[in-house]
Amino acid sequence: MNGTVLRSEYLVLIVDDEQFNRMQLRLFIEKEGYQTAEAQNGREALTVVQQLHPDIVLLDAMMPDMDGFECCAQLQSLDCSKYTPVLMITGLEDQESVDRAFAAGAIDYVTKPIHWAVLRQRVKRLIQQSQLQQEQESVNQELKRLATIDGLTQIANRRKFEEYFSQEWRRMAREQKPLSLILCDVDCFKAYNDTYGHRAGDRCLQKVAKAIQSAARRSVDLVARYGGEEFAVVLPNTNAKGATQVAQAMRLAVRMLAIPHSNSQASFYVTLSVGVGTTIPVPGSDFEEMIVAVDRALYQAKLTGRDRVVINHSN
Ligand code: GH3
Ligand code: MG
Repeated sequence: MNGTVLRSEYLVLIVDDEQFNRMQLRLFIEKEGYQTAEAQNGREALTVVQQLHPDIVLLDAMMPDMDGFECCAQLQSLDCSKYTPVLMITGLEDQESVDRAFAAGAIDYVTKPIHWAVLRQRVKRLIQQSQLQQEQESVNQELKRLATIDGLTQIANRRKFEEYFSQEWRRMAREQKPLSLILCDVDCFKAYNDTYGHRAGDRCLQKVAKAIQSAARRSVDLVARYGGEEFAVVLPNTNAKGATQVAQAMRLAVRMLAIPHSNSQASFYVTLSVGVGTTIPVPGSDFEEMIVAVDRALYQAKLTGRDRVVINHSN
């Protein structure tokens, strides 16, 4: 916690049905350098939390309309206040109330009459903790994102592809809807590297990835780098006709980049060979077979001259 500097603009929401209590709290909290907002009961507090996103909520336990326990429980279910610490202020010192406060999701409590020095430390500490927790969470999310992204092309990597394909395989099996898979491979890419150099090869792959990505238009479509110069595309809820259109659009998008390739056997430009397949997955079946089948179609595209789309009809 050392080194965490408290911003001066932290917002403290004070919730109490007694105007005098609110005023007393507000004067103290503002003197400590925080900004404040107020609510008179639990219901109002929920609204203010969603509008202003306070950094901490000081919540009176006993209030008419919606009491602190109920309000606290509801705050936990709001996405926007997941990390907002709730400090219960309660005149009730009995065991049951303390238990209820924690059960409802309060992170700590202080009792009335308020011990101001204690309140000051708790507010400071709870804000620091929640800031750290949020930072940690965003670091975790970034790490998770990085683990699924291909460094060179910035699209999904093979790991993400396998995770997503397996998930959509099961979903389409449940819903008995068609799932399509496209495998694309850059033609004569070894010759491209040999002719223009590995760095130019890398830049070429980046452009090709972008072009393929631009042809996958639905939010549920996933384009991934499957291997060196091979890309895999998952198209949930897409029939064979749709998938073939997408596959052709990908092939064309790469061709339209018009990246010169003087040593290609297929064209004067960088081109793609594409295999495509569609199936309604059988519940409980394995997706490996489909990858093999579509890979076979891709191989056919290579054999029959490259720069083309071949459809697998085995399904
Ligand atoms: P085909 O048309 O039959 O697919 O021939 P190809 O030359 O594309 O296929 P091959 O598998 O023989 O060669 C693939 C080449 O792709 C070899 C490899 O060095 C290159 N490659 C794979 N990953 C990368 C990469 O990240 N950057 C660069 N620059 N080249 C890569
Ligand atoms: Mg290739």
